[in-house]
Amino acid sequence: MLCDKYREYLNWTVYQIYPRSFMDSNGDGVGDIRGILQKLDYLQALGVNALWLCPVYKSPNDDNGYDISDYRDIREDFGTLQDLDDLIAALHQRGMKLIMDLVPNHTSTAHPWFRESREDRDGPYGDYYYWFDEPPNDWQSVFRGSAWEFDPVRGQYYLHSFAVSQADLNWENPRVRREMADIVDFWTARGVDGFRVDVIDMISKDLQKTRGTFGPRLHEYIRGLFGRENVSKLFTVGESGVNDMEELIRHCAAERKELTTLFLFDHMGCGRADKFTPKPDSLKTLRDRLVYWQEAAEKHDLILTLFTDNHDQAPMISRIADDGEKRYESAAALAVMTYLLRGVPFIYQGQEIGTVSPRYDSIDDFDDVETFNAYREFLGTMTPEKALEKINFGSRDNARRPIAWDGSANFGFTTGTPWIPCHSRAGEINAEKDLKAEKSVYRFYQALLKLRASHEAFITGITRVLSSPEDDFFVFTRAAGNETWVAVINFANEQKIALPFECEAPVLANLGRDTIGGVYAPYECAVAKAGPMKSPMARSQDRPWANEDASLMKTP
Ligand code: TEU
Repeated sequence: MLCDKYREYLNWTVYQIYPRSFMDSNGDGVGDIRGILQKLDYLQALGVNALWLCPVYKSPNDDNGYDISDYRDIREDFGTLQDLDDLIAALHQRGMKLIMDLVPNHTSTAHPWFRESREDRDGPYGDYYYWFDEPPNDWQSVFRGSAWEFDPVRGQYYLHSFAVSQADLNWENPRVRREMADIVDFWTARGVDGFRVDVIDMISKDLQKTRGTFGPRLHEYIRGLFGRENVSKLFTVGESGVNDMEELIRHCAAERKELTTLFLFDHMGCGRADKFTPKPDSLKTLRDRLVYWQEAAEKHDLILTLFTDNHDQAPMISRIADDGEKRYESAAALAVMTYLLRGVPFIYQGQEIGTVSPRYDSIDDFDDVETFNAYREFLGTMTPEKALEKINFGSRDNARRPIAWDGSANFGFTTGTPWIPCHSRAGEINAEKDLKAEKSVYRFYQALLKLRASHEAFITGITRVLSSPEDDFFVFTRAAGNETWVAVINFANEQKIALPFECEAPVLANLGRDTIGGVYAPYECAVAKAGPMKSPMARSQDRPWANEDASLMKTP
């Protein structure tokens, strides 16, 4: 049985904001909190009821805010603490929630803790980080190069799992754990409703192992942060490399008092061999990964996050669907196959207008520490043209271009000079244009979220998958009480898709079709209510995939 607390979170639909690139209110070229306030009507009309803000804390900005120098204050170009309080109040007034980003694994080397630590190894901050005379292992930074850096001031090496200026905190030190719990309490007292927790799998490490994740005290540390009574109402979602069911249960089962849910990244490999190397793929791969986790989570009464995009990934639409001629169809198909499953939808800014990966002719058009490190490395073995091609494919900046609001100068994002060049296709893909278009991704999202919110079947209902792995389409049902809904998404060229039961006319369809069965165009999708059922739908994991019902659906 799904516990009440988790049941409530299934009503949340989260919109992820990358504040630097969302909306600039004061013309300095950087998106800010007051810019977010200006867009609350747009967001609420879309149908989301929670926002996740990527870090807005004080930071030198080497990793766009994931290098924090003060966890209790706001970086000037984002605004002030007062602005954040205003945002919390405005959201709460609208019945919306705020999720902040918490970065517990590392601080900026500009953080006072690090400065004290490097200057006085015997002082109170001496053990806040991992310091060694010689690197105890050969770990590599996620952003490339050694994860150990020699600090001439202290005369020792410190660990940085990410950029050189992001020093890993030593969680073995109880004072570090206390500091982070105090930070959680500080924001909870200010009214935030939850946290997205950066690389939660890294906070406990075994320095003898090959990788710095899932250390022996991980669960103890997570419980120490979020298992406390005063923060028990928070929604907490951890960013984690969890890839097996047992581990997911250990993190998220309600009685564990750890996290509400996790971002699983199993499906992030879709359409690429590695971050910077494309691989031919289709929506089938995404479907199979989503289905696997959907069925597993349902079996254990856990709730999942439903997402395809975030600020670290090139848009999924450009990797495994059609970001050209069939961009609208693809965006809608991706939304139906992701957000009508059971879990908490996370929509990344720009997805709702069908934003795709941009392209640039020069490395100077990028502004990301990982991108620059990778580019330098590529130049060692390939031509600048080839290196730029890889960057254009995989750079995190693919997801970080200013939101294109309209067709005016800088696409309505800023009256100044944007901190990073605007999206190369912003003239074609912007909110104003999308909202006016006959084929509007925004309006499709709006209709989808409205449908989802209006029927219990989409919230808590059981999921049953009717298509087989070899099918070039995805058919699933969601059922609760007497109500069963069916969603059909076609991945291939034109093909006929038949259903084993009667349905009403579709209430959501990207190409306006009026029957659920029949010939589907590429990326066409539809959602309809099933007619009266002889017996209630079983959970799909109770049946093998290639079951007798599914075979009924084979294209004649
Ligand atoms: O990312 C952690 C992470 O391991 C990856 O998502 C990684 O950044 C990405 O694959 C590199 O291409 C989190 C944040 O989401 C990311 O923005 C930060 O840079 C990183 O932590 C460090 O805080």
